[in-house]
Order: sequence, then structure tokens, then C-alpha cells
Amino acid sequence: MSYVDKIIADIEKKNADQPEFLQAAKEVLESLRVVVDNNSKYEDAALLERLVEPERIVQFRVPWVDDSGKVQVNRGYRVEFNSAIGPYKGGLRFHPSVNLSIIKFLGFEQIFKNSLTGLPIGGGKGGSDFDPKGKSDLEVMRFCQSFMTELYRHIGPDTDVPAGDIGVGGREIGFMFGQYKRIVNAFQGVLTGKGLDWGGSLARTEATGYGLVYMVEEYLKSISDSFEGKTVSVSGSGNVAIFATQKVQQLGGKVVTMTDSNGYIHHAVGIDLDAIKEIKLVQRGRLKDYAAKHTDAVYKEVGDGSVWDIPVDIALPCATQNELDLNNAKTLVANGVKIVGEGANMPTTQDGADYFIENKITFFPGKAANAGGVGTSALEMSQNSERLSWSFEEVDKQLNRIMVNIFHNINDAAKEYGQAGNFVAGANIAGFKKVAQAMLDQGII
Ligand code: NDP
Ligand code: 2IT
Repeated sequence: MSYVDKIIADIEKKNADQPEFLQAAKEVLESLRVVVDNNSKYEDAALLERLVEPERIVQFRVPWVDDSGKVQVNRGYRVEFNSAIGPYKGGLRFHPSVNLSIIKFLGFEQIFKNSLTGLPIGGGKGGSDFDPKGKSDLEVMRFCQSFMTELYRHIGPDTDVPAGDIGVGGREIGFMFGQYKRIVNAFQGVLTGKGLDWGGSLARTEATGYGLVYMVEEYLKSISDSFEGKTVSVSGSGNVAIFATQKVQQLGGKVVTMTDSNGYIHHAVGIDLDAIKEIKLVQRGRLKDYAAKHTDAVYKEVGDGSVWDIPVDIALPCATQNELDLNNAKTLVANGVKIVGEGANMPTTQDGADYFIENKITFFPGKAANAGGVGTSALEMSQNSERLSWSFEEVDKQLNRIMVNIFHNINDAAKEYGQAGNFVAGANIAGFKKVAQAMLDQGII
């Protein structure tokens, strides 16, 4: 049995109840066959056994009081997966679906993503099954304060630096930062995605969506093409989706779809992004409200077809894991899609991703394509360390450079290992090699 097969059998046995973690880990391990199966130094050091086991998992109770005076209890998590190349870094997700499998898959992906940024950040992820939807600001604040009252002892600016993810934006980061500061009595860069007046970085809000589009743009440039005139579908209507749409529009493309957990809109003349921002960022409302105001847009409830039925040149899934399956992939390909770029983490199922690659669709996996968010978080950490803030143009330029570099690194790695054009293999191999070498350098830890 090969080294990789042995590890896959092992993780399947030990984590049988964690389908998302197994999906993410198996994808990476499959890519690593060409690296580890013919070089015994990895097996000799039990490198893969260590890589798939988090350095530390924290799970805790989060009690809080709702507006009616009733005590509520949620579950909190932080998975500190790998610190070989820097402090643990990765977002916090607040969504009712959150469980250990989801946090472990996200933490595992984060190791390789953070490595690809070229910046010194390890991999971690956390969150809670708390649902911010329908909660008052004060309920969200009480939850965030309680969450941080436990989390604070596990994190620190040189130890573990959380940020946002689904359900965690500027409001939640503010409440958590305030509570951390109050407990430790120090103003530290312990979270990223902070407000611009208290240690946040310009362009962090835009970074994930912009970065995704910068990567696709660099690829288009490499084939002497551009976004000009391209039709694009985007899923989600949160942070990543909104700023991916904004950058596509700036570059001359037309985004025709967005989704939320209730349904999707198809607006053939192009999405009115100001209206989306008003509904989603100000009113915290639903996409259905968009269709009410734009009578030429079509709104469909979940279950009534799919956003991926709409013919486009480029598809950018930016909502959540496993939102694009094999059937969706077949429809997109049949309708002529040329490029798929993952703004979300693992939005494409394994068979869907395989189908794109087999059909020579240019497919950018999330761990490469959405790395601009965490990359800019690392730039926020640098600014906090030097107690300075850089201009929007400076941060945006560095973000662009990070994404361009990732594109070329994953492209080169895919070629070096005989899989030209397979950016899943390229991202997994390039991300792994740096972390693996750091782990080898640091001994059996
Ligand atoms: P937001 O909470 O801002 O937005 C999430 C969007 O996705 C919303 O439109 C939401 O709809 C939709 N969504 C979430 N969960 C589901 C679900 N289970 N089914 C259907 N729709 C869903 O999150 P972000 O934009 O920050 O994150 C989106 C994706 O990007 C995630 O995969 C995240 O891990 C990834 N990512 C985020 C980064 C960041 O910097 N924020 C960085 C890198 C990756 P609704 O409002 O109805 O729930
Ligand atoms: O998935 C991700 O990369 C994020 N949610 C951002 C993490 C971060 O630390 O900025």
C-alpha cells in the first residue's frame, strides 16, 4: 500500500463522522502522491500523519442571554491546525450548520492557502453554530462577548489571529475585539478585519472578492484575453460575492446572478450592485427584495432550478461548501462555461471539480483563488506591528501582486509535476511543499 493510501485509510477510520474534513483532506492527499510516494523522507518523518492531525482543537460552551431574558447556549470551536510557518490564522464562521467536521475542513484548507500567500501565517479556523440571522444587535453583541470570554485565552497576536468568515463581518469583529481588549487590558492586533479607525486595513473588506477576480484576470491576460464583455455568474450575496461582482464590473464584465440561502436572482442586463449592497449590507435583508424593485430580474426560490443553469463564460461560486455539484458542472460545461473560480471554500463537490478538469475548463480552487482575503489580513497584521496604516492603493497593489504570484506558482507547480493546467494539483503541491519543509526543519513536533 502506498504512503498516501495508508494515510487515507487511516483518516477514514479515525474521522468517519467528518465528511467535509475527509473530502478536503483526500483531495489534497491525492494531489500529493507525485511528491511523497517517491521520496521516503516524508514517510520517515511521519509528515502526513502529523499534517492531518490538528495541533490543537478547542471546543467550548457559549452561554448568552437573548432579548426576552432566556438563556441560550451555543457551541464554540477553534481548530489550531498547523503553525509550521507562522501563527495560526483563519476566520470564524457563525452559522447553524457549523460542526467540528466543517471547522476542520476549513482549518485544513487554510494551511495550504496561507502558505500560497507567501506570507508567514499558519492555518486555523473557528466558529460557532450560532445563527446571527434575525438576532438584534444587542443579542449578537452578548453572544460575541461570551464567545470571546473563552476564546481569548487561546489566541494572541503572535499565537492565533482569527478574522471573519460566513456570518462574521465588521460588526462581530468589533464586538469580539472590544471584549478581548477589555479582558487582557491591551490594544493588540489579535483579530483582522477590524474597523478602519481602530487598527483595520484599507481594502481588507474588498480583498477576497477582488483577489479572486485578480487571479482570473491574470489567467485571462496569459491567454491575451480580458473580462471585457464576459458574462459572469456569482453565487452568494455576502462579503466575497459583493466585492467579486464589484471588481468584475470595474473590469468590464457583466455579472448576471447572485444567490442567498432562500433563492437566486438572474438579472440579464447586469446586477445593480448598489441595490444589493443596500439590501445585504445595510438592511440585512433577502434577495427577494431585489426582484421586487427590479421587475426585469427573475427570482427563483431554492429548489426551483439552480443558479448554475444560467449560461455564462465565467462562474464564480462565492457562497458555501458543496454548492456546485456534478449535475451543475455538466450544465455549466454544456452551456459553454470557460472558467470557474472558487471564491468560497470548497464550493464545488469533488466529482464536480473532476468534471471541470477532465473537460479542460480552467478551474481555480478556493485555496488559491480566495487567498486574497487572508493575504490582506496578513498585511493588516504587518501594519499593526509597525503601528502604521497604508493607503488603499498600496494595499490593493500588494493584494494584486499576491494573487498574480499565486497564479504563477500554481501554474509552475502543475507543470513541474506533469499536470499542466491542473490548478488543483498545482495549489495543493505548492502549498504543501513549503509547510512540509518547515515541519521537517523544526523536528518531530
Ligand atoms: P457572508 O456571511 O458575508 O455571505 C455568505 C453568503 O453565502 C450569503 O449570501 C449567504 O446567504 C450565502 N450562504 C451561506 N451559507 C449558505 C448555505 N448553507 N446555503 C446557501 N447559501 C449560503 O460570508 P462570506 O462572503 O465572507 O463567505 C462566503 C464564502 O467565502 C465562504 O465559503 C467563506 O468561507 C469564503 N471565504 C471568505 C473570506 C472572507 O474574507 N470573508 C475569505 C476566503 C473565503 P444567507 O445570507 O441567506 O445566509
Ligand atoms: O477562509 C478564509 O480565508 C477567511 N475566512 C479569511 C481568513 C483571514 O484570516 O482573513
